[in-house]
Amino acid sequence: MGFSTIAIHAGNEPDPATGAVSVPIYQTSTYAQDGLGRHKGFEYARTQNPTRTALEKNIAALENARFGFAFASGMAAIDTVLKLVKAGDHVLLGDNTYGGTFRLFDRVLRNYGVEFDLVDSSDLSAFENAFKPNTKMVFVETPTNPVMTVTDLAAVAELSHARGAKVVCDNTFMSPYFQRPLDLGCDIVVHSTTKYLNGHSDSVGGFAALNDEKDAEWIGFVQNSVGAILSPMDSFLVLRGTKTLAVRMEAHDRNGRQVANFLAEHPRVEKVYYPGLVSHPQHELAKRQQSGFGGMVSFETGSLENAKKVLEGVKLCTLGESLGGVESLISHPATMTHASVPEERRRQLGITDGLVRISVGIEDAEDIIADLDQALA
Ligand code: P1T
Repeated sequence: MGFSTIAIHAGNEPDPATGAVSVPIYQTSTYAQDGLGRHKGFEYARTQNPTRTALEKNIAALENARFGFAFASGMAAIDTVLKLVKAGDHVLLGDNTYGGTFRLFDRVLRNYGVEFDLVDSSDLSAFENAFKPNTKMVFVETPTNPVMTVTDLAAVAELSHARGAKVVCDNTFMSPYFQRPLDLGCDIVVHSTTKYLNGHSDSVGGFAALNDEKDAEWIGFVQNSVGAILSPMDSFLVLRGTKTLAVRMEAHDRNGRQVANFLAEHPRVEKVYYPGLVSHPQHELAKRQQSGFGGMVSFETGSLENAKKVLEGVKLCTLGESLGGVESLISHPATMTHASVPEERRRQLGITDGLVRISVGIEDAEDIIADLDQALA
């Protein structure tokens, strides 16, 4: 079956009680049991909820995974997946990830004895040399937030598996419509469903999808034990979002390419980060690994002063954190999403004070471009 058919039908069975075509929001904390140990498969809503189960089946199918788990946020999904490692284990973390992911390793997991090193996973020889005897997991984003560096997932998976490490890929920027990390050899894929999967900037959530039964058992156990579950209302919203994922991603991609081309030609823009541009150092890899380039574009304005003028000068684009919604959002990574990354590291990665990130929405491209043009002027 094609992607859109799966998006619309996987998990979306008519409601067994009423025949409702749209999966109902089962807003309940518990379920009546028929007798001691006799129930309909639902005991308590942290453990099971039919709306969440429908979404878990849906996104698992989109990622071509056997198992899927929905969480209260992208960070909750990532934290739960990281409970596959133990004190004394070592993790290789991509050197450019969402700032919150870095912060989780740096400020939280460190306290529990999880060792980690940052590595440029787009440089395969540096990546290979970074392994330690106790490396149990590799965690990468591709393309990265916000400088859009692309990692060769098949190569990273092969190198990691040969050294006994599992590979986790944060697929938030591409969504399963443009990239399916499990098909490329990764072990676990995570998402902030807050972004493209929900797509309408009205829900915070996260997801983990995988094929390994033993790891899935543990992740399900931790999901229930810790309880950072996605609510029924949010599960409904994301389930509604994924039905239009294909058409939205096509529109984000179309607009993303146009905005990137416009910025690349603009005299006030020093550099554009977008894997769809032929000038992107990993354009060929992105073309091979992804089936589109999406709507995330970052660009260098040269200084904080210039960035501020653009960020405060836009009228249609909204200044704000987050991405992946139908509306264009513009942000300043150095002080917003990546403020928890030390300044020196930010500079090395290209997250300068002049860097602006835009999540290109699905408005008419000429309106987005006209807005950026007047703000740059
Ligand atoms: O915000 P939350 O749903 O917890 O997701 C965290 C997260 C995980 N992975 C990636 C790639 C992300 O971009 C995010 C969140 N990012 C933003 C809020 C942002 O504006 O970049």
